[in-house]
Amino acid sequence: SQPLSNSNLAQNIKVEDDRTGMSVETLKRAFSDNLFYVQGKDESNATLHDYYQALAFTVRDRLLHRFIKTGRTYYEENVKVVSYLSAEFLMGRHLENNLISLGIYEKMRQVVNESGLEIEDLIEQEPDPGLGNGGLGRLAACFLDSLANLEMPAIGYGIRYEFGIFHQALRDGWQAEIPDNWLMFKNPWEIARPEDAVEIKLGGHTEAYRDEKGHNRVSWICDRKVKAVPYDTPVPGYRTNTVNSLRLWKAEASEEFNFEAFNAGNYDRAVGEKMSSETISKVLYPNDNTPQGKELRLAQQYFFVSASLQDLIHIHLHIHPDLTNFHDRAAIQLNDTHPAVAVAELMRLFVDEHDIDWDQAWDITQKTLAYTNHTLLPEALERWSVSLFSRMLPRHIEIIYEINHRFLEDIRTWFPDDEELASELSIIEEGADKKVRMANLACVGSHAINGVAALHTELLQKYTLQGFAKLWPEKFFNKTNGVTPRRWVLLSNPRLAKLVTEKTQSDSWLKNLDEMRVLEKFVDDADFCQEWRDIKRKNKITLAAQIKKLKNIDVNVDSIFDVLVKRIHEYKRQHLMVLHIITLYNRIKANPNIDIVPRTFIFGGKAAPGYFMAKLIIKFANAVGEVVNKDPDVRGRLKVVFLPNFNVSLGQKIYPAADLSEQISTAGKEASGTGNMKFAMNGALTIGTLDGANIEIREEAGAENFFLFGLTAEEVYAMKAEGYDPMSYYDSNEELEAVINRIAKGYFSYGDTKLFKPIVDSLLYDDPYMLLADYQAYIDCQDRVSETYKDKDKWTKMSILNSARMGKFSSDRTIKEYCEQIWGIEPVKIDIEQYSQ
Ligand code: GPQ
Repeated sequence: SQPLSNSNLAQNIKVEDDRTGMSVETLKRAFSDNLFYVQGKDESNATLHDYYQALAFTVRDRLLHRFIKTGRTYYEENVKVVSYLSAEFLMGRHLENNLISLGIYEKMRQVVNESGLEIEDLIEQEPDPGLGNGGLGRLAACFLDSLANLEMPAIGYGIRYEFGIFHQALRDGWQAEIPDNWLMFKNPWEIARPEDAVEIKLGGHTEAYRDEKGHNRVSWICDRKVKAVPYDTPVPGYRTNTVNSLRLWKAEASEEFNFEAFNAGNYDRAVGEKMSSETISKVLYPNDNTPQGKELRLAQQYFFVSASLQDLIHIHLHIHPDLTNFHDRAAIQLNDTHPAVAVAELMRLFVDEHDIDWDQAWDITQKTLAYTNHTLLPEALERWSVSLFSRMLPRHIEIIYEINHRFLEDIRTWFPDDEELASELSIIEEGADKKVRMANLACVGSHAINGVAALHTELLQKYTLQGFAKLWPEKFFNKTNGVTPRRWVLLSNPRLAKLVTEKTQSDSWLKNLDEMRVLEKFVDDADFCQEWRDIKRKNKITLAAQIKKLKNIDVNVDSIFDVLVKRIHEYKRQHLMVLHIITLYNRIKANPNIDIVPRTFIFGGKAAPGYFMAKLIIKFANAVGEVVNKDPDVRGRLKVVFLPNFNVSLGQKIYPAADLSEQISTAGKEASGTGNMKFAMNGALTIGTLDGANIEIREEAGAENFFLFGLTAEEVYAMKAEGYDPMSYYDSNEELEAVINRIAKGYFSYGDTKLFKPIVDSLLYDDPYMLLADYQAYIDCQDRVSETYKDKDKWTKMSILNSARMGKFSSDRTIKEYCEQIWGIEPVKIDIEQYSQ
């Protein structure tokens, strides 16, 4: 809908208005005003949560004029905008981030203190919005932060799941899943825009017809309509006027259809339809790196893609007479294949709804779309059964067949005798149960295809997408991932941030992380090194308190905090870390007086509820921990902690307290990793394989500041090709044999030899992720870690150099590359007249 007038409402808001003013006095007034008028409470009956809400609304008000002005500027200046389409956005808590972006954190602390409260306690009241599973969703959030920070015109588009990733509890060492009802209290950060709702069709059939111009056209007669209602969340840049939008769609019943049933006296049906419509945005599928072939998941994908593309087309047509220049004003990034149906939907909208001829529509579609791949695991590539797809999206399957037909014709012209190539590249996988290969659809429909770390992109071109890479080498790009230093250093490690700001005499390192390099010159400064160690120790004390609170375990803050936090997956090899724990335990049992460097092993991460082995690995880590933690022979030298419900806000507490970052995936399996970057920025040393971004982290930090072990990706492939025999490692390695035997004999399961048999059998008879092949190298490397830790000065120096050299892994660098090389997006200044602080 059109704005009422061009009277520049936002600019008429006075800066010292109660709702925009940044002085302590104004903030105080606004805080108590919001408590009273929004929460309907006063000091006599307000809960901590009420105060949180009042504070959140106070902050939100101060974002809004920038938010409105940002949107208006993009519209009026007719700039090209990038849309980041993602089924997941793991934003983390907003309040603290928004406070620091606006630069009013310290003032607000004062305001809150004057009410007798601590601002940290209010910040903790915010539910962590868990609209994602892991790295892929968190990457989307880091990208939005960097886009706003760099003043790039951008929108995030996704789904407003009513239930985000489940809350993980640990019961008797097993994962239990609890629904995440994050919208139970109102969400102060979102603004509903029901006036921008769009209709989404589903099911039915298609009919060919001839239009008044005599053109052959197709219309889609659906059997269901759902309404998509957008909710916008402001995404501010750090100390800029840019406030971009994250637009998430909620599914609601379409009134049209309800009324029909309602008028026919069929109240039940009307209500039933309302419920089934709302199901679409009800819950996030809790899978990471494994697709779920469920009908509702496809409906979710189509739902948010169609809503977002319709929205973009509406916006475009407000300014332009037609869609022929759409690609000059919109770049659309597909975050993995989850939104890949956009290829077919954009074609449908252009051809069926806007009467553009096929060839031109195809040209615009390809110029607009770009695709990021996030995995090399073949089983993780999405393939939808053609029969399911056709039932839900009858017009799209026709369009996909037409795209595929034209594409394969080209292939056969270019490579006349290569039917193998044609069947490899085909969007449709032939066979008894035909499939739509979403990665192929995304590749064919995009002008750019990228991997997320150098090795990953190389392997994509060599294996996973080799046919496409041969066909279109110019379409392939590497865009090594990054993380935002605002959340992952400033917010999570304020002590470190303060030190860096002091030493660099400015906070500009937060906008240009390469400036952290100046810390290199302090590595031989004893005072600085002491300060560095003090900060790490304080962070460890803070985490130790959290461990005590969550698990009632006492840990030694002078031990090595050895941390593995990420989704639980066999390829990530959490169980390899458990084998190391058992190895050390065996050494102690054999010789209780052995000289051993104390360690605290910290695990965190969720398993997909349907992933049996992942859930068993959680139980395994906990079971080993239970034995080790209470064995008097250990004398507290080893402690094992599995922190429940690892999420963004818990991550913010964990990364800054780590000494050792475990990045131990089988080489060639982890596309990039981003936790590895967060750890290193915060001064943890990495023990890792030559996988994903580890390789580049090691390059930047210097090989001498990285604990490398294990097979290379090429060695993994070669060994598999030769016929890998895990049993031979067991047979020839006494320490390994003793470890496996202890597990197999039921030592960690009260004598039950069945409980961990699936793990033992998998390792001995199959070992698809080659833990046994890497075992000895890992143990040797861990022994080097312990030796190094004894030399405090050396460790500190290595730690400083790791932090100092992580500039490359700021998502600002990543986003600049996307903007320049893939999207064609440039910064736009947002001019807030009268803006002051
Ligand atoms: N990733 Cl395919 C996910 O978090 N979920 C997924 O479904 C897929 C990938 C991760 C990937 O495993 C990491 O290596 C990457 O660092 C991350 O995406 C972001 O690119």
